[in-house]
Amino acid sequence: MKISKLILLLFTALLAFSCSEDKEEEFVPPVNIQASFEYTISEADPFVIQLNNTTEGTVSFTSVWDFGLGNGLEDDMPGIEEVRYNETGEYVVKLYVIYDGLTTIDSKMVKVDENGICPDGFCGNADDSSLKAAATTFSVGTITRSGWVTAGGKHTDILKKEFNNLTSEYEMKMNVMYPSEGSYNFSAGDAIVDFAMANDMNVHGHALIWHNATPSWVQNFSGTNAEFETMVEDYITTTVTRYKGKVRSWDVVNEALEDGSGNPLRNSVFRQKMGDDYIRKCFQFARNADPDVLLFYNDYNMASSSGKRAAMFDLVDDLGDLIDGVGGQMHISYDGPSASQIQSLADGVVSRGLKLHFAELDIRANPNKDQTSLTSQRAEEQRAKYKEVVKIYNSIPLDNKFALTVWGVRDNESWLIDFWGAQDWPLLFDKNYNKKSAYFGFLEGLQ
Ligand code: 9MR
Repeated sequence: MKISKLILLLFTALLAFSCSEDKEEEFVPPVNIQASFEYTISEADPFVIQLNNTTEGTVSFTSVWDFGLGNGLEDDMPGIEEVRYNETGEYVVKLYVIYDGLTTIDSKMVKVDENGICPDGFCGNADDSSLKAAATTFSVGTITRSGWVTAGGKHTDILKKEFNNLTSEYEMKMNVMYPSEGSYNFSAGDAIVDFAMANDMNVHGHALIWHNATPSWVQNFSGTNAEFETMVEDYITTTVTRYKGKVRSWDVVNEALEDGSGNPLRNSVFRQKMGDDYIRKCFQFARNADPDVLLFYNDYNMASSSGKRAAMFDLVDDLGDLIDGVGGQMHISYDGPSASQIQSLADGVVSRGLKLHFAELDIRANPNKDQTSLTSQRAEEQRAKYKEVVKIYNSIPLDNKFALTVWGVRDNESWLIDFWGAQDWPLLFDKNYNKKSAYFGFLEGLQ
């Protein structure tokens, strides 16, 4: 009986393969059927999972399970199915859904320790887990806002428990710190830095120069080019000096490269008034103000675009000893860039003997804007991507390690939602501060 089902599956898979080869132009993908299931742990018996086949379809289809126990395939029965795992270990549960000669599969890992099935695949007490405790060789960062660190509550509890590297989401940028000529405003930055210091966290200063966070008086600067440069030197010196000994690292210049062909330098007001070597000048001003602070260049699409990556490395190579590290922003999706693209970024930084900051990590679960909720399947795919990114980072040499920073705590607070105008769930915690599968993927990447 079980062998015959296996033959049926193989036959349907072969049939689908041969049909799609012979009549490629007639093939219509069965978009309405995709195997999907969820499981919960039985309240009565912690070694039992309750499986719910959540596959939806407008036609009837056949479902069979492989419970990962080495017993072959079992018919899906109506309602919830219970399976007991008596031995500790890891089991892959698969649901095969067969329709019209095609088989789709959903699979999930079930982990069992001596206490039973591990919730969310995390063995041990999930409430006791902590990202920063698990990442023993680098800092785990996130962003915050001054209003949040002073308000207390769950946000600050999570910051303290999970993270040890703090970045201001927008309050340590030039438009906030230097809103009008001769008049600095460090109140928000100070609140974040004070909070971090009181809680044994590093601060990553972000970002001294960014074309997108430049106050209008600087954009429309009325003085000479020499006066502009003196003003920038004063701003960088004042800011870096204020936070000397408190801020471990600064993004000196952020996103200086164009995305277009050849990735030239953006024609920002800084470039226009200080020349093509404005980046070197800004790094020098920062270095003069604090010889010990770590100086970074930070930019996006460093993994996905080999051209932009090459332009970034040219820029970095020109800076020589003035630069300590590269921030590769990780605004990525569950389906890309690939592990090898991410690895290429890491390899390039490591080969230069620089520190690598996997900065601004968030992983879009809805890049095609076609999801109305985070399905369990997509959550698992996102979890796998988090695991992949962390694993790559954790595998670089110790000397190149610095920090991995997640760009936000809760899904609903992510900048991506407004930016793309679509729902998404890109972070490690849901809107109720619950740890998501992605969180456990992060931990798995450290194993
Ligand atoms: O997430 C940040 C958003 O809240 C701010 O309004 C915005 C402008 O300050 O900056 C966002 O963060 C950006 C980061 O500083 C640089 N890389 C791109 C990030 C998303 O825009």
